[in-house]
Amino acid sequence: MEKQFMLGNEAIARGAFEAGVKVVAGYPGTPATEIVDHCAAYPGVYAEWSTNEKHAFEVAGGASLTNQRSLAVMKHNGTNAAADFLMHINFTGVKAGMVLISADDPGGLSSQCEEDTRVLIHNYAHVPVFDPANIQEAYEMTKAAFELSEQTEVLFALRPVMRINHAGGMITYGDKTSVERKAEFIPDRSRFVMSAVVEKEYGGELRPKMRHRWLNNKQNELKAIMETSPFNWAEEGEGEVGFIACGIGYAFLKEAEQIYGKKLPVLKISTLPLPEQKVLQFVKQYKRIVVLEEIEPVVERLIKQLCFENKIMLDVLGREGYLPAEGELSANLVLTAVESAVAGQAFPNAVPGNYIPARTRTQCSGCSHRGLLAALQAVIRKNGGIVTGDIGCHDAGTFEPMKLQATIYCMGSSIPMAYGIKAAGFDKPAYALIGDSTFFHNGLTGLASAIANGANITVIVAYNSTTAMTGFQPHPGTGRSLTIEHGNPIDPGVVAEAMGAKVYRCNPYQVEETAKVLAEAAEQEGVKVVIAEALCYLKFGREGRVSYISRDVSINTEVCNGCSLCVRTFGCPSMTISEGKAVIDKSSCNGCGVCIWVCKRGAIQ
Ligand SMILES: Cc1ncc(C[n+]2csc(CCOP(=O)(O)OP(=O)(O)O)c2C)c(N)n1
Ligand code: SF4
Ligand code: SF4
Ligand code: SF4
Repeated sequence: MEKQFMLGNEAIARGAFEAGVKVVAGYPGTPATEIVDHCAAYPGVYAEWSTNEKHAFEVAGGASLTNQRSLAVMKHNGTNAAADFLMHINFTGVKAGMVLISADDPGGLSSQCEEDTRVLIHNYAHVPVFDPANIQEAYEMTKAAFELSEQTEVLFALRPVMRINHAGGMITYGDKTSVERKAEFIPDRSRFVMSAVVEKEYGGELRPKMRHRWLNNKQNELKAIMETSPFNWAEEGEGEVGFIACGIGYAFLKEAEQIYGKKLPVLKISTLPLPEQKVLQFVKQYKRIVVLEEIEPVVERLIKQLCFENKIMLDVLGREGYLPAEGELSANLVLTAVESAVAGQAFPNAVPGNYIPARTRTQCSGCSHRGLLAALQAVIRKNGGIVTGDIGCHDAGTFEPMKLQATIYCMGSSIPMAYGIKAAGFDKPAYALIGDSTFFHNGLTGLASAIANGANITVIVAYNSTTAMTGFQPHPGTGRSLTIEHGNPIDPGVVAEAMGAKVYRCNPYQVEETAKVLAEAAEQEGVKVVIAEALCYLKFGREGRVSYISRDVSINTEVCNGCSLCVRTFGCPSMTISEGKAVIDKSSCNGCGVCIWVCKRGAIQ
């Protein structure tokens, strides 16, 4: 056993390595991203960034059926994108141990939406879930999940939350325990061919029903495992209220307990299915229990159902009608829950949550997206139109000062939403603005749909040669994978052209030309794709590669009249107004020159 300071994602990767993971596939997304990077650094592990989470899940599935342990890594939105495969591999089961990491972001600190993927993974797909309370447990659960998955032939999931993935601490870890095994695929069509065929051996039942029954029957085996799981335990304490703390809820309860000053009776549960006997034994001692979990009342409802079935009368207080139904838990919130429940009072309406400083979303100084957004803004101001947005660094264009994109939903939705708006009769041009990684993630099929349905839209692909927002991961348009430089980028423009779109190209640092191209494209009928190609400044600038000719940009104070248009409409962080004149902060300005175009008085030179 050794000790080392690790981040949560590093600890999860360590657990996977020790368990003998062979194939790791993921798609970047906070808070899960670094797990894949850390796995890639271990010897003998194949790790990749797939084009989207469904494909990552499928790659891992293929490896498991070939008798090699595998890991699929994604954030909660990704689990939604992968739900189709989830609802098949749950029924087939797996061969070698296979684990899905689905990282949730309670509070939506770094996501478009807040959700609890335990609902999808466990309530819906009936897959067992481990919910770690700290990073040591995340490491241990990852190892255990591989063993149990292989033992039961069921996919296992680990659902860490942001405060686990990104937390750091001392981890006690060990050596790689699993042995090398032969890669072999032994066909078993009654499992691995999911199809509506008749199963003679099962009395002529259709296979989907037979596999559903297999999964349902597995639940008893899984429940028995969770009954003796080292991740669930009861603690004695004072008082007449019992606390059931799940995952990170347990960590918050321990903090709250210290402030409260008394040892509370606690049942820690970090698994789904529930250890039902343990729960019954615990709840029978109390007239009131409080369930602490992130985010939905998953455990709470299961406990209510269990109590009902066992004719146990008690108050079960949790996210359903007691604690806030939305947002992150915190030590403060949990302390309030403890105090109110013990006093027999309702949970107070206003509890100070975690303080989150107000942030303005913007791009880096010198980002190519700003030139693109400025050009698009100018075209729309002149000719009218609507912009449907997508996720990525460019989505900052939807906020002050540009307020350009009218919609942001999930990855790839910009294109179908744009032509849906047109299909509804919108009579001005519709633009779909999408990043290059997102284009390959889920944009391609939307584009095919637009072309196949004779849409009239302009798709703008912000081709900055990286997945910038999540930390510069490669994608099919970059010519490299997670581990190798293969020099074979798929050019989104070539793909779009082959699909039948009319393709235009521009460099977004050349704002005037970009605006012309956008206006011209919008005038044409059909599906037009504008490839706005310029390297991400933050990633490639460090390597000395930029897509503009750098210049020393300054304000001619004789000409500047302080109208502040450059700051109010453009928003480069290097520009401010001081003493009635525009000012450029030379220490952060990188001389991209885009702002020169913004000042119509010619004061920026
Ligand atoms: C389904 C899903 N997976 C992952 C993410 C995390 N995420 C947000 S934006 C983004 C991609 C950004 O890359 P790109 O489209 O190239 O735009 P850029 O940031 O480079 O401008 C990702 C992976 C997400 N929001 N949803
Ligand atoms: S990381 Fe790159 S794409 Fe993102 S805002 Fe900065 S320069 Fe722009
Ligand atoms: S630089 Fe131009 S746009 Fe900016 S405040 Fe001066 S005159 Fe106005
Ligand atoms: S040149 Fe202008 S737009 Fe570019 S970084 Fe400097 S201030 Fe910002």
